[in-house]
Amino acid sequence: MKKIKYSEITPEKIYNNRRSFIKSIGIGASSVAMTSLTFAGNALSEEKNKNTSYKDITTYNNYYEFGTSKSDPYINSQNFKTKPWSISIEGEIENPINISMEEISEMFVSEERIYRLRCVEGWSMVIPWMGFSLSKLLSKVTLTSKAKYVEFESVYDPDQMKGQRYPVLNWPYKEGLRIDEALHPLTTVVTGLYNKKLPNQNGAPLRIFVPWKYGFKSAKAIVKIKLVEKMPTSSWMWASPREYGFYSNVNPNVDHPRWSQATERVIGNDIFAPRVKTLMFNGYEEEVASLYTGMNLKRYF
Ligand SMILES: Nc1nc2c(c(=O)[nH]1)N[C@H]1C(S)=C(S)[C@@H](COP(=O)(O)O)O[C@H]1N2
Ligand SMILES: [Mo]
Repeated sequence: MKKIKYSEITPEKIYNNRRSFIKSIGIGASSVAMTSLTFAGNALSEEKNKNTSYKDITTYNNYYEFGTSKSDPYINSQNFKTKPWSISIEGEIENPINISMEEISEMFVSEERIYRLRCVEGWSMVIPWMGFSLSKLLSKVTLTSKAKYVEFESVYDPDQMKGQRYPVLNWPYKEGLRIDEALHPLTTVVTGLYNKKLPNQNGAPLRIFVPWKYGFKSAKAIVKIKLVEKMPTSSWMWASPREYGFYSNVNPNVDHPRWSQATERVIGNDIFAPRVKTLMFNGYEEEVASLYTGMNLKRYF
């Protein structure tokens, strides 16, 4: 059995640092508050902030259920069955529900949300997602007073996902957020990208996207959302607690124990193009910094 070592997961070498701003434009946002929120921190339009190509977004992926190399998810996920699909919402709520994809697309309007994905490995992409705020989905359930955290669970199906036949992570893939992070309007339920339905390799039929956190916080192919009282242990915390904390906010001032997080390589750029500076909270500081007032972000990494 192949067990990959975490020391094999390394970022590309750091060349240089130059950088710019973040493009976060929400089109068709349903409220004024949302519109100003998605337009905030939008000061850019340089080359490196242009949308990553559809090809790069859909062929350079991390999705260990389908293999650990970047090309594996595209190659191995094409026949993955995403129908029928439903999500259960359970735990510390008055009214557990199970909601099908059909119901989800009827109940929630997906809008375009162009957000940067910053992987903990040191690369980034700008992706025109389609989706809606997780808070809208969570408004369908009544939280109990013990609902302090949200745990996301990805699908477990080793027959279809050959990566799950190896103990690379403690399957199923799990992630979590504090309840206020989960209810923040930037926290998105993703249903598509580039105005098309979500490709399997990007987490079809439904994945989470949290723009100010490292990419691994954004679980793909989710089947369960569980409200819990205690901080959940995510798959990456379980794999290497020293390297991957619960919060995992993008923070250029807090290095990964084995590499700097100060810069990133923009996918799609020439390989000799300079790296760009990573921004605090991935460029969404204005929107989310208040969630962490008074917290020591080196300790709560
Ligand atoms: N279920 C699941 N979700 C996952 C992963 C995974 O291996 N399994 N990889 C994470 C990581 S490390 C990143 S960077 C992003 C990549 O998303 P993308 O392939 O859509 O760009 O998905 C995240 N979500
Ligand atoms: Mo990642």
